[in-house]
Amino acid sequence: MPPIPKAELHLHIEGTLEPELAFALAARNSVELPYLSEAELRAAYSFSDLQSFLDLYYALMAVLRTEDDFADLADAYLARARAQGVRHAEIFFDPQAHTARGLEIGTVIEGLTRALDAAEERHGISTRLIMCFLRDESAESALATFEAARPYLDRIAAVGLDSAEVGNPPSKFREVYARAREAGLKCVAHAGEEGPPAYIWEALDLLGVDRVDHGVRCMEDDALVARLAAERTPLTLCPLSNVRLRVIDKLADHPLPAMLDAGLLVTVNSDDPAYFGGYADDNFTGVRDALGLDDETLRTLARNSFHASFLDEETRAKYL
Ligand code: ES4
Ligand code: ZN
Repeated sequence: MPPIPKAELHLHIEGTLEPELAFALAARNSVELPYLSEAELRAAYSFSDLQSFLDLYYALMAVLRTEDDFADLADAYLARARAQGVRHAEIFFDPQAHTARGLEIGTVIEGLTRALDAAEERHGISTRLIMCFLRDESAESALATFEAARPYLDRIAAVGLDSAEVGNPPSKFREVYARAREAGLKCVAHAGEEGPPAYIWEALDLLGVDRVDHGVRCMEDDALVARLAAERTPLTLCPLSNVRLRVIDKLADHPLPAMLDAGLLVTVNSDDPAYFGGYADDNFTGVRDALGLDDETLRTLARNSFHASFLDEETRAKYL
């Protein structure tokens, strides 16, 4: 059976950097990696929490230097995504992780959009770009990043918030989210991955997010679950990520079935697939097998992914 058609709504493009491409780009750009081989690098993909993953994720970005690098990275992801049934992808990128290394934000955006603009024809995938702010950087840095991106806002659908969650609550980024909304962008934020339910409340009430990324920890707060269900706020779950970053012990423990039962609009996504052991359909089959989900439930999850997307009504309707 071919993989079920789906939308990918939680995907960090830098998290699609496979060891093979990392070594190829390192050679192309004369960047030295502190690993001797792809196998040795892959062996480092064992994480104890979010921060232990982020350390490697940021270190490997050193190989990304040119517009071509970003275009090649995105094109490689899109080819893999299509093979896993993805028809629409809303893709995060972390501009501050690149400008901090001396790259121009335009290099990043021009490279990514070159691959994304060709994706419909090359891979049969429609795309959107979501610019994330690093929450462990300052509010001023986020504002400066937003202003640096202003010339490119026609290519950007939404803003997001990622990186080390605990100690960096959504409230820190009120001003930049207000500016983004004023500019007509949609808003999402990682909340309730490692952070408490209070961070999800803040993302809703202070940032006005249209979707919550992860949000698994909402299940600790009944009033919050009721609110998310009543407002049909989408949650972009990433099951394999949750296991690899030890948010849960094993896939069979994932609260996804309880979340569906609670009436939440949940979707299944891959987060950083090069690091977490699977792309979009690997996450679908993973939860199917571990949680015993039936075909009807898988169809609901796929339908939810289009429903929760930023596609226009008419295009979305083709998939629903
Ligand atoms: C991330 Cl899994 C996760 N959480 C927060 N920030 C991130 N950036 C890339 N992957
Ligand atoms: Zn994420």
